[in-house]
Amino acid sequence: MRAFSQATEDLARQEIELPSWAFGNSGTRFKVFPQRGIPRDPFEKVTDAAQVHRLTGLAPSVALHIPWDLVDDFGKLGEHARDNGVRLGTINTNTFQDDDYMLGSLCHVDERVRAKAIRHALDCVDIMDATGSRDLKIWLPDGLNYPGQADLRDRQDRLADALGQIYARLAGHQRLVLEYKLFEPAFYATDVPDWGTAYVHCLALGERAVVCLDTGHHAPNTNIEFIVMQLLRLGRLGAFDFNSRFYADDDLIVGAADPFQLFRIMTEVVRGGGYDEGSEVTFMLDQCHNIEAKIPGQIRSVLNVQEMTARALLVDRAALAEAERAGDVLAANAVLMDAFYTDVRADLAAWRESRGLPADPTAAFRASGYAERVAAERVGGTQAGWGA
Ligand code: AOS
Ligand code: ZN
Ligand code: ZN
Repeated sequence: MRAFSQATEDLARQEIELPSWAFGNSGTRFKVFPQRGIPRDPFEKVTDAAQVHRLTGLAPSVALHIPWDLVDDFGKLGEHARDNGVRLGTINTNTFQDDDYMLGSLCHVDERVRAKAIRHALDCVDIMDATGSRDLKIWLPDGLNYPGQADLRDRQDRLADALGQIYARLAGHQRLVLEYKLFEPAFYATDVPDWGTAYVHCLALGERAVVCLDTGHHAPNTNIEFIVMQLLRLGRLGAFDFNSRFYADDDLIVGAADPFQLFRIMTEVVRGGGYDEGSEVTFMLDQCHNIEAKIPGQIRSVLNVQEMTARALLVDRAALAEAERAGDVLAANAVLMDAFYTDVRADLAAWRESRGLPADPTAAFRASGYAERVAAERVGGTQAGWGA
């Protein structure tokens, strides 16, 4: 196995993007349990996200969601981010919270609704121009609840056309990142249900169209690392939405449900060049913290990704290749398992300290008094929810 010291240089360039919506109140359709000190606007969300970066050094950018994070002056929001040591990242579209979108958005049969959804995406590109963001992330709620409800094939054609119009608006350095999801909110058929469908649309659009893999969006037991391998091989893995799930799209803390799966995913990322210097793969969290505290939840999440990245970097690739060539099944498997079972937490804590970061970011956050301070300060106004 490689020594931890051989991985530190690679670990130093790790960046994990935080979702602004993780800092707002969230819950299920049964109940949202409000917490104290929740941000009241996008500026306060960015301030909270910056705490995670300040204590871990891992999260220098914040993804925005439009219209939840709509502000009058995105230049000012970007400046606020910079003042807090972070930057604005991916812009996420939202075509799921408007009555017009009950039967779909970019795939809708009604040209008026489809044009509205396209307009929204184009407005998001205007925002990207203002924030300097590279990525437009499109996740669609489009789909059918009942067979026969709409024409599956026509919807693909409308989707291709709409994506083409949006893609044409992008500047040279910008990317369209298309996210797939097996089901929900539609329960019979989703218009972008899997990586293959996302890939087919990206291929038709052009090089700057790439796929977003949300780890919570697959059928149970799907081999996600295989998808990672394939998309990297095809040059179309654009981004991750990290989270974990026990059942469906739970949006629980990444690495909480199945740390071994996260290790296998990161192993394929490293193997496929997705973690190489200059790689354009974005590692983003897409999570909600329904019952736990938000900032500590995000700290735990980025540390989980870091720990599994470190373990993936410990894999002795030469030994693995040799065992694979020799057909030594058990030896090859042991090479991976040795890395997976290595507890890197103490090494990472020491490494953090050597870089002027707290050994224990969660304890440092608790000791900082930040949570109590914002709970006292953020009393007027409306606290942000999963949404605005
Ligand atoms: C929805 O299930 C997706 O994961 C999207 O990434 C969505 O935009 C995100 O959950 C925030 O709404
Ligand atoms: Zn997602
Ligand atoms: Zn999701």
